[in-house]
Amino acid sequence: MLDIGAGTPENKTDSGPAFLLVTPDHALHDHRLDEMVERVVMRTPVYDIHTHLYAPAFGSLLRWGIDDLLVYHSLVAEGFRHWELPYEKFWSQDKSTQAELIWTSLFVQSSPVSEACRGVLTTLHALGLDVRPRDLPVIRQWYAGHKVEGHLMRVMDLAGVRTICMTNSPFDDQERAVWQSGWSRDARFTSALRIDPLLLDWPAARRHLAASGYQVSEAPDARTLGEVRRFLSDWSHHLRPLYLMISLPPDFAYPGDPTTTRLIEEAILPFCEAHNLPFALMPGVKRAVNPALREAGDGVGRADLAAYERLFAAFPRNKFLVTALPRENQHDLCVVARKFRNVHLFGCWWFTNVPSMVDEITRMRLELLGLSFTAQHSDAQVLDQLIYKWQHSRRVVAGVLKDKYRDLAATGWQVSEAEISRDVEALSGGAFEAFLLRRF
Ligand code: HDL
Ligand code: ZN
Repeated sequence: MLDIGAGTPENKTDSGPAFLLVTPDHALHDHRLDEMVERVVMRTPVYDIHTHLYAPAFGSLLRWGIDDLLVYHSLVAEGFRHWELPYEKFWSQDKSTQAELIWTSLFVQSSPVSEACRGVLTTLHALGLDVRPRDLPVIRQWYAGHKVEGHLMRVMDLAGVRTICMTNSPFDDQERAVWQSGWSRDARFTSALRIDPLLLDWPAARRHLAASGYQVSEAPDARTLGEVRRFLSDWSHHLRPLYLMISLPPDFAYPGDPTTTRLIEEAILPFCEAHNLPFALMPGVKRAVNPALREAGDGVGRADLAAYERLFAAFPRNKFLVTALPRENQHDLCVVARKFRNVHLFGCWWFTNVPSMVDEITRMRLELLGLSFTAQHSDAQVLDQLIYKWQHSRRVVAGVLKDKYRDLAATGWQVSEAEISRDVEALSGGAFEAFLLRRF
């Protein structure tokens, strides 16, 4: 259909109207360009490099289905904003009762406009369910007819996800049992070694390592640091991780307290460098701001990125993946990434994974970093969330890329569909995979 282009006076003919049904060349070109970008973004499979999903071999650790979707901690937090219900009264209910309470409050009695609510509906719609009746029992019945393996294939296909990176913690009893009993690896799932307690709760981590047979003492002496490296080596042997990962509080300091600093400098980073593994850092999490909300009770606080600059500068041969939780840190983080080639930014994490923030952050990163970052990760806790987290993100990223390629077109620069595919593949996990191979 021809656009009604805003004609200009010189377009006016004696007999014709002031505004003609005319499409100037550039508008046609822009339209074709937009279509190309949309097509490429929608068809390019993504590498989801940070999730809380598990291969089916991990049993109940892999959460899926409508009730798990509804009791997702974001929806629990939003639900409590509607209730006078005592926190413990909610937690004492079984999962299906909790799900019904959330469905009633956030979907039936109030329009589900929040990103987490909208996401549930995007997912159900993509699965072919009619959400208009608002009939939770019918939705449950649909899920009852499906098994996890078939659902996994369906969800990955609908979400356009080619590979899922898990978050694997040796400190999680249920998960550790699966790794120690052994499971036949599923190529769709890769692994990241999550080590938060090592730096955030060294006394507890030390007790755990000691109970697991590592000769570690409270003070980080040479033997202890060697045993921490052995712990990392043993678990890397189990997991074959793509990277090590930790989330950090707003007040994380480097150099900081002597124990944390020595664990970083003489255990974690030497191990990572020796195995060419990035250390993924996630600044700005305030854990248990409201403990009564349990997993839903974490908050955010602006991080001091100067600590990270010092870390990146002190370890130029180490690689770092970074995604920050505070909106206020996003621009600073882009500038830090411009200064350090051993830093790779990824995703719009957690509270920033909402359309307005994904747009702002992706635009900022493209303008400051070009294509040398990973646009998104899902952080999915429930398998079905892959559908909405990737549908919503693709829509926003496509919009930003259209603007950027139009900016190029305005200079006369023409991008081909193959070049757009190359660029989108980079943003969708290709740049991450290239970063994994790099050595500095
Ligand atoms: O620490 C993390 O990796 C976070 O992503 C938490 O899992 C958080 O609870 C979350 O699910 N964010 O989306
Ligand atoms: Zn996460």
